[in-house]
Amino acid sequence: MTAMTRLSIVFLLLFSCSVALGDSLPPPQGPVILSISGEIKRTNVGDEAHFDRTLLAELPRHRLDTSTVVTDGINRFEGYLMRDLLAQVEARGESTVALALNDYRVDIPLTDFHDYDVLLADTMDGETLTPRDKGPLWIVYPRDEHRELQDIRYDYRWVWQLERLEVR
Ligand SMILES: Nc1nc2c(c(=O)[nH]1)N[C@H]1C(S)=C(S)[C@@H](COP(=O)(O)O)O[C@H]1N2
Ligand SMILES: [Mo]
Repeated sequence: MTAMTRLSIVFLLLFSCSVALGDSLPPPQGPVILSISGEIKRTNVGDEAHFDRTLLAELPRHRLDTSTVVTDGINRFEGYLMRDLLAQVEARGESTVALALNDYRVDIPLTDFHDYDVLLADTMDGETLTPRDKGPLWIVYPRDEHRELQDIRYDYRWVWQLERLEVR
């Protein structure tokens, strides 16, 4: 092995280590629909994580059919699991404040997302959620699958028009 080859290998190793450890999220290219701040390790804009639709789409998609307290019958929601989203930014806190476009805010314990398949929904019945209609993102709990979720304490946490999470 030539000195040059050896040197290239060393650089290659250093480079792949820094990629593995550097651990920042790619920057958003399109409109940002969700920002996460606070106790997170992976960021892409200052000390926050900003997601456009493409960055969110790196997470596995999930579907949830459930009734809600604000619609009739059963709706089909699609989106991402809140626990996958929080794992993606390496959230470390106890709870998250969820803030909406209409200035609504509520504190949600992070344990909810481990105990239940809580969805960050971006579509309902196949239609993309828009800000006129509870979008662009709506936190949706699997209320039909768990009796204890059919409670006002959880109804508060179904934040529609979600735009920001502050992990604490
Ligand atoms: N963005 C946003 N999400 C929200 C609210 C709100 O005012 N704004 N109200 C919460 C409350 S108090 C409940 S009970 C449920 C249903 O609220 P609604 O009946 O006012 O639609 O949504 C929750 N999510
Ligand atoms: Mo409410």
